Order: sequence, then structure tokens, then C-alpha cells
Amino acid sequence: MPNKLKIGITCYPTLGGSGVVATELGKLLAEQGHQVHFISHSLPFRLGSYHKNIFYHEVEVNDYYVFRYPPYDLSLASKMAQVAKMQNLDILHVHYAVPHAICAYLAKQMVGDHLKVVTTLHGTDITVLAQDETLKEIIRLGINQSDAVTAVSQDLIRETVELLDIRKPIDLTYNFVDKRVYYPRDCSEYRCDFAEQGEKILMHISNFRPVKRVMDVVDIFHRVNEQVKSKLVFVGEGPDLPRVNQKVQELGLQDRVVFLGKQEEVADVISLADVLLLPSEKESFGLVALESMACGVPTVASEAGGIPELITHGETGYLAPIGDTASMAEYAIRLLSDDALYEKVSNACLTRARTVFCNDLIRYRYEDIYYRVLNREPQREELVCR
Ligand code: GMT
Repeated sequence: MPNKLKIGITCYPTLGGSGVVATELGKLLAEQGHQVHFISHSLPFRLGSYHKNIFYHEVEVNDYYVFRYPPYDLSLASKMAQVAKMQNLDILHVHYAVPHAICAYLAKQMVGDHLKVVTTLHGTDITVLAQDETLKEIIRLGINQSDAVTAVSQDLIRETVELLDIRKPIDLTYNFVDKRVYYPRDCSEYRCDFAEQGEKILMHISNFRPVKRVMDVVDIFHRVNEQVKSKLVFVGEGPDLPRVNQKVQELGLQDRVVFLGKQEEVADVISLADVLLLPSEKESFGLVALESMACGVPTVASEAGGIPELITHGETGYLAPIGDTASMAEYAIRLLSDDALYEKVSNACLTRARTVFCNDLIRYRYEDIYYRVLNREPQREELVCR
């Protein structure tokens, strides 16, 4: 097909926002007729069944006896080069700087300059790893050697420039949400499994890493529940789960808190919630708050990182300083006790998610970047987001 591209995508294929964005982008590009080749150590979890125009290439790592650490990065770089040559790829689009940007750089050395590398920064690859002196220089090299670099918020662009003294322009490519998957779902049939008639549901979804400040979620819920009878549903798991569980017991909240564990498709459960809580310490964007917004569920969050670019305080959710659980609880109570306010905020959420963070709009931005680095003119359908 004229002007359609062959794109290799590498991401972390297991649970996590960067892998979700990479996989969903690959699916959207494939729907547009581009050929998409995922190159990774396992099948991206959101890929699921067969998709037209999508191919998967598994990276195998040689665990030879002299290796103390099997060299995944080198195997990935070699696989990228092999796929790029065999499939005649135009673009390698890598998600998360470490080690993917450097692997793509190595692959380009093996394949030739006609292969263009686009790196998308997602957050902790900069906010945590670029502060690590053992990785800082190699992250800077990966960024500087990419043909284009994108980041998921203005705040992440600012932090990347400051931390690594990057001089090249970085494109803004917000996270996006697919309105065919994320929309207000009717959960009335199983809402009673979680809450009694008249009770509200608060939800938190994360990987329970320290940056998520999940203990704050319990604290906020404790305060809310004193004034508005409610239940708290936790989705996900991770290192802080035992501490959270212990705090729930200590506060005597065990009958009011449900731990659902990991869910592959959070769209199935988000609509159960009345409010999502996201009190993170760091959050370059906060994909889960966008998914929730698209379901008409407002988020009460911290002002960390890129969250204020997603949530407009008082219009599409509420924001408070990191750690200010009293204010976050107050905002949640305000939302949950005023039906008219709730409806207004919920409707504003739906509109914002469908327009500013519409999947076609962001896919368009990525395509523009691909055509720009390839020095080709894009020829595409008209963009409509509503
Ligand atoms: O939030 C996480 O711990 C997962 C992490 C990832 O790398 O998968 O998410 C990051 O990328 C997402 C997609 O761009 C962003 O929406 C998240 O805000 C970002 N997480 C952090 O910055 C902590």
C-alpha cells in the first residue's frame, strides 16, 4: 500500500502503562494499514488474539555458562537488526529508554542509517533511572542518537531536559484512550458484589510500587468512610501490598476493603467506581486516571508530574499536594455528597477524554513523527475526534 509504513515496536510486554500504550498504538497503526512488528521477550499482554497487520518476534536469550547475567540487551539489539533487515522496516519505535533506546541504536549500526529510531519516554526511565549515575550517560546517548524522541507529558519533557541536559527537541505525545473500550459501562449487575445499596465505591489501580503511595489511599479512604459510607476496591498487586493489607487490618477496615488483584482488562472494572484515587509521588502522566476519565469516573489525585496536564482541578477531578491526604479526602467527600457536582465533573471527564486524549489524535501525532524522520509526506484520512 502506498505510503504505509513498516514499524518495529519494542516495549515491556508485561503489565504496565508503557507496555499498554505501545501495544494499543501498535493496534491502531495496524488498523490504518501499517505493518507492525512487535519485538520483545514475550507477547505483549494487551495484544491478545490475531490482529491483521501485526506480527510478533520473540527475543531469545542465550544463557551460556560463562554469563553471570544473560545478555538480554544484546540479544534484543540483534533481533531488532534481524527483523529490520528481513522485514525491511522503516522505523524502530522503542518505548521506555532503558535498555530499548540503546538496543535500537545498536540495531541501527547493524542495519544502516535508512532505519529510523523513535524513542518514547514514559516516566520512571527518566524520573528514577536517569538519576542513577550508572545509567545516566547511556540514557543520554540513547536519547541523543534517536532520530526523534517523544515524552508523555510536558512535565516529563522538562525533567528530561533538566536531568540530562538534552538539547534536541522532544515531541509531546500524551497517553491516549480508545473510546471503543473505555466508556461508562453498566455494572449494576455486579455492583452489589462490592457495595450495599447507597454505598459509594472508591478504587485504586496500580502496581503497588512505593511511587504510588498506596498507604495514602488507605488513609484517604479511612477519612472518607467516616463521612460517606463506602467501600474501597484495590486492583493490582506489587511490593507494598502486604503493608497496605496490614494497615487495613490495623484500622479495622477489612470488611470495607476488597483486594481484587491483577486484572488484565481494567475497563471491565473501572465503571464500578465512583471515584478513583491516585496519590502518587511520581507520575509522568497517569494512564489509569485517563482510562477512568473515559469511563466518566473522576479521579482525586496528587499534583505529581504530568497529572495536572490530564486533570483540571475542579473541572475533571481534584488535585492536592503529594501526601496531603486530608485535602484529597475532602475533595472525594465533596464529589460523593453532591450529585449535581458529580454529574457535572463526570460529564466533563467524558468530553475531555474523547477529545484531548482521543486515540486517533495521538496516533496521528506519532504518524507525523514517523513521516517527518523518514522525510515523507503523510497521506491520510481526515481526523475526527468527538
Ligand atoms: O506507573 C508505573 O509504574 C508503570 C509505568 C510504566 O513504565 O509502564 O508507567 C509510566 O508510563 C505510563 C504510560 O506512559 C504513564 O501513564 C505513567 O504515569 C508512568 N508512570 C510513572 O511515571 C510512575
